Amino acid sequence: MSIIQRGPDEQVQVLTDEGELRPDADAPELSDERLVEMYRTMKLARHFDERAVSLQRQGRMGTYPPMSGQEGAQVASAFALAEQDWIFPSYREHAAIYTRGWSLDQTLLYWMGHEGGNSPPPDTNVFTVTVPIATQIPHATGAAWAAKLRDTSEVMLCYFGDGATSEGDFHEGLNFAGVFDVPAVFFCNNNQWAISVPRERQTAASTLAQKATAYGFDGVQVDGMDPLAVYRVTKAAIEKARDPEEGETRPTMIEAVQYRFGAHTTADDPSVYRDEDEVQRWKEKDPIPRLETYLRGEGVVDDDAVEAIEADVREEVADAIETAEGVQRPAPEELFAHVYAEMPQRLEQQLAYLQRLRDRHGDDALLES
Ligand SMILES: Cc1ncc(C[n+]2csc(CCOP(=O)(O)OP(=O)(O)O)c2C)c(N)n1
Repeated sequence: MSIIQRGPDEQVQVLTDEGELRPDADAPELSDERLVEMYRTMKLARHFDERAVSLQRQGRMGTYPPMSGQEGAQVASAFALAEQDWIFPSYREHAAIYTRGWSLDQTLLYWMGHEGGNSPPPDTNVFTVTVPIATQIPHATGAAWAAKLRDTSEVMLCYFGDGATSEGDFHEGLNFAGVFDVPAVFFCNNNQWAISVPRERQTAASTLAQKATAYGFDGVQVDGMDPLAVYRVTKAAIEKARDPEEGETRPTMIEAVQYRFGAHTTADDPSVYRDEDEVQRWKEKDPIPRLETYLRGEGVVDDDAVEAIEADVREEVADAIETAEGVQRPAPEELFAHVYAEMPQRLEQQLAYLQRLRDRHGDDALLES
């Protein structure tokens, strides 16, 4: 299947902004059951996000990067993967990693400061969550190159933001991917902002997708708040990476155009750099009501089904919070435990200083300072 591109600056869409099937679009190739699963996962992601922000505000979690508005791009792209494929997430991909088997309580543990929260569960084919911007891109290219050399049928799906496209790692990762023609899909969650830097300050290029052309492979721009379009485009890119037809290149860069409804992280205040009007405009494209409208129109869900999903999702998130909060908080010294195999002198000194502070003042004073 080849990638559907309407033109260099035109986004692929399956649903209208209101959630109707576009007259020029084919119906989704997913079963009703799978569509409901996708919808449920997106609802779960939204509820999880609201609860996680609230936990942080109550002092029950360290920090948290919200994903509301981005659930469609995350869930639908991860739904397009086959069992053996891998994802390389950034710090915001809570819903994508959940879709691949990473539990919600483990995600909470990560943001609560437990190192164990950052160990990918076995057999989930998820690379570690990456906070340094764009470093996962050359990792994904390397893993894809290894898959090609070993002749496995694995495809690597690598997520990153619009800001990451200005990093050297982005260039190096995509350049190598093109030269070695590796089975990788580079999925850019263009949520319009890199903390306070707007998309138009990131690059003078009219789309981010077009950057793929310079690396010698396909780039496609998709409405990232249309889960059915994201699914279709990602699926096509994955199939092409796995089994290209004559003359096709394996890698693809997907630019999923979307919006972050919330703050960059709970440490950020977006009201100082963007207008509420802008947020409201993008909320009209909210992927969740959009998919729900489509599913209701097709008779796949009704009021009862939606209510049952909402109750179920509330319970799953509440259980995850209880599980995560049931795990003993890590000692502050653990901050130092997993950085180097052998601790350098500089860190030894810092650790000794921390221990002196704890002995002298106790943990409560430490938290207040
Ligand atoms: C190498 C590096 N430089 C700077 C930072 C600080 N930083 C954290 S998030 C961020 C913005 C990233 O924006 P984008 O790539 O668009 O992703 P988003 O947060 O919007 O998902 C920056 C600069 C970092 N984590 N890593």
